[in-house]
Amino acid sequence: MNPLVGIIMGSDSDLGIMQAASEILKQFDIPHEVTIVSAHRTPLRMVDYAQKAAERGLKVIIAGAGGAAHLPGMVASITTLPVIGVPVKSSNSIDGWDSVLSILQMPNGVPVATVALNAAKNAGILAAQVIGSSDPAVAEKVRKYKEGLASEVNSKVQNLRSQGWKNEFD
Ligand code: RP5
Repeated sequence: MNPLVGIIMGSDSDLGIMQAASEILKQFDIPHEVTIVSAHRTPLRMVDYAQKAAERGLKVIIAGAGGAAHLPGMVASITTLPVIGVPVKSSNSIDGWDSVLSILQMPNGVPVATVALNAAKNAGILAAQVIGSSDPAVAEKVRKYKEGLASEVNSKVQNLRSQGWKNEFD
């Protein structure tokens, strides 16, 4: 099947973080592609990728970058597809805030849905939710995933209780 989600990143050094987006999309059986597109070092490739993304059938783009992380915002400026930005704490990041703010502080009119620092897994889940808004089978997979999260927490509640920690709530 043609990819529905494009996962792009500024460098192969981002892959260790960004592969979490691919792993969760695999879990949801969502076809996706992974490649490198650098805003600063391959600007024409970035424009080409963003211009062709919708016509190639992509529905969402996940873009990760570190340091002066312009890739998600620049891609969002070119395509009408939703762009999810993953700030990566990279070798050229001061402390990660540079990547976060570069991706987060977009001007009015050009939104990027920014996830937490290094949170590529959440980017994958958010992409699945976007796909799921028009695909009931994907929405059902996301619902089951979230049900799994709730039952993990419920087990922890029981564990705490069995260790003698009391609550008056339940
Ligand atoms: C950014 O610079 C990339 O997204 C990466 O996070 C960072 C470092 O890139 P490399 O020097 O490892 O290629 O553009």
